[in-house]
Amino acid sequence: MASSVTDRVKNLGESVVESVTAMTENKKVADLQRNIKDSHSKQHNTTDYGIKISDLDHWLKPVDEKNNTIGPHALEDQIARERIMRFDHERIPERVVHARGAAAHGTFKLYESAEDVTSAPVLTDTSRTTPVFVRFSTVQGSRGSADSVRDVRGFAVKFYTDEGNWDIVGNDIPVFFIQESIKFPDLIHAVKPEPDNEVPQGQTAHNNFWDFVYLHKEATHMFLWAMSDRGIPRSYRMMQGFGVNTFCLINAKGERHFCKFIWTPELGVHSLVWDEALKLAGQDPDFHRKDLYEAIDNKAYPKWKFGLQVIAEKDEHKFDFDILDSTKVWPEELVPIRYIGEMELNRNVDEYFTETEQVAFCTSHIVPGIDFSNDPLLQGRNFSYFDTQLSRLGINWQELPINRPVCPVMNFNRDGQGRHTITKGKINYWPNRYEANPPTGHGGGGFESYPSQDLGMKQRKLAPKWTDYLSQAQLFWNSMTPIEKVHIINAFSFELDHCDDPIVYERLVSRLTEIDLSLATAVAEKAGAPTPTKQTVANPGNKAKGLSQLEYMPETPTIKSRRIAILIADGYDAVSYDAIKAAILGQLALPFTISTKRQEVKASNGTSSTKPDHFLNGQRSTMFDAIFVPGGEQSIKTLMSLGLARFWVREAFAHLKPIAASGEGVKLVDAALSEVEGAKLATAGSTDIVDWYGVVTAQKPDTGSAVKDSIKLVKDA
Ligand code: HDE
Repeated sequence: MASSVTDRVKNLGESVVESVTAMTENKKVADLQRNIKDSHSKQHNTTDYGIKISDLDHWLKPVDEKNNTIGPHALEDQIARERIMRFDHERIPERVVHARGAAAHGTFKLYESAEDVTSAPVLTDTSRTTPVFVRFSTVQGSRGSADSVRDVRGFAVKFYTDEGNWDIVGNDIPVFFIQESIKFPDLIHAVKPEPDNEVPQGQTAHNNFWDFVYLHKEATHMFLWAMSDRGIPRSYRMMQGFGVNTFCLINAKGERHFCKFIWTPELGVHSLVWDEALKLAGQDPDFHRKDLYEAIDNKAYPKWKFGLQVIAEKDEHKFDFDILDSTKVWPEELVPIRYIGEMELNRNVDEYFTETEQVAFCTSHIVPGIDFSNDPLLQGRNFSYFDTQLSRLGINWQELPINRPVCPVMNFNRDGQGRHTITKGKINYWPNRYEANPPTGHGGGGFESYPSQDLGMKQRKLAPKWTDYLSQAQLFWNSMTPIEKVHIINAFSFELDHCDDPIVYERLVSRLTEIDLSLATAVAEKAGAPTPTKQTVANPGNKAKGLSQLEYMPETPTIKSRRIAILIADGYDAVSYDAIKAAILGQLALPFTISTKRQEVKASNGTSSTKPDHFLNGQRSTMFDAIFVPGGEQSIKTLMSLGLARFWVREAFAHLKPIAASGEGVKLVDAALSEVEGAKLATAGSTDIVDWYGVVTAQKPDTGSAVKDSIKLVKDA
């Protein structure tokens, strides 16, 4: 799919040339070349111990060709045995959470030095290009689950800096369900498929999850986010990323600031609608994985701005909430985001397993100039990530090509399963008589922990400020636009409808009365809980900036990398078809021709023809961002006679997608939408461009203006 479009995307402008140059300078990409083999080479097949193999199809065995009989397998066949044994052990344990993911290589560039707050060169040296590897994921489902489910998305970034690897292991939602890491096993047991029947896959829509989050009031803020449109992103490329935890930055003067990390996408934040998400889970379970690969393959490289929120050490206790509490955002009105850099993903992986599956992130991997705070969630995570890699990848996981740093590594960690490095010499300890491999000493550029005074009684509890669980949940709800609120109500209704234990959905509705009575009432009706009558905790109506995703539209409207379907059949109008295709490619978007068949389709002029990318039942409207229907009497007559073609248009309309048509194409749109209540199009015979609920039609055969307007609509959508 992707490559057919690649062949046709030309003239991509200077930004692409720049990116290609950046790629060849990418130290990590260069480093990986040491391990790359080309499976397309003509080299003979060998065993792992290097002998060439003469036959790959038969196990050694007695064969009597005269009597047409064969005997049992010879155990002697070391080649067959090696192949089967290697295959038997191909799988490794999947990640205990975030098992399903997709990843890509890229670069990070700083455009403003943050030297006032940190001494880390990756955040101060604007002349550097730092290689990155980014893995996006869902949390709940297994490795083979669907991409479009309602879930939190992982957003893990590994920076290969000259001072060592730095990982920001974040999510697309800025807060978390729990305050203390000790609760993580319970949270994950509750959200994962239930233990008796392993149901459901990839969703929070079940009794155990809603039971647990009700019993953990601190989860309220995060589950509102998860029920919002952020839980069903249109693309990994259209999500924000948040480090969630509070880190520290240490500057050259040794001063400390508290800090949160934020990624904001150039393409804006966009989501699917729930009906699309549900359908895509069946129609194209790899939708997000393919979307990322396709965009990069077509050189529509996704980009994110990188931002910091910073609080000086002296201001740590100035806020109503504890700034180490990961169930809270730092409202932008109080702590503005300072954008200082940009990340671009510009290279797909060569092999999924060795890169995307074997990459291992650790929150504990930070570089000098960055430090941990006492955020209790972070403290626990710092133990968990390294530990989990041991069962997935073994003790030498940091030697795997995707994980090894691009700067020199030298230490006295030795041996263990799967060790690759061969370290010469007599010395494997410090101090040693040769003074080999010494530490830098303090002030010598090595990692220094910030000297902080941490006092208090040793006890199993948090401080009193940590017990406000609802203010920011209310703040989030209050900050949503009306349409986002409707989506949240629908999401809760769906989820609780999947809970069959009344105590679960009834109690959850009672929790919602602590947020907003109208929300609770609307959900109660659909979920089957008694209608609540009063707001149980006062909601002062506060709002904050940056919570509604509608605030994150692209700075310059763009349809770059959007997938646009062009519906045609035999007898299509070649002028209008060629015009829209050229216009789409001109905007670096991806045109896909959809027809009644995948064989050659002929145009009405008798000379032109085209080979469609897909036939109507091979792909569905859910997989595209917009639809264009060119004219051509015969083409439209055929499409109008097909229920599926009319359904394509109607379904796209229901999913609020821009639809444009020219010439006779208008008739198909008209016919498809005539059955839709409330849909009313241009009056018959009108020759004007009509812009109505995202539908543009032009009845003039000259499609120039329709094309222009439809592109504009896709940008605005
Ligand atoms: Fe994770 N988390 N997590 N998590 N997490 C893992 O590490 C854990 C948390 C996140 O693409 C595991 O390598 C604990 C918050 C991402 O490889 C594991 C706690 C955030 C990924 C683990 C948290 C995340 C993971 C499983 C509570 C957002 C995928 C596999 C204290 C900031 C990384 C692995 C990838 C993966 C533990 C909470 C994000 C078990 C104990 C908060 C994006 O170590």
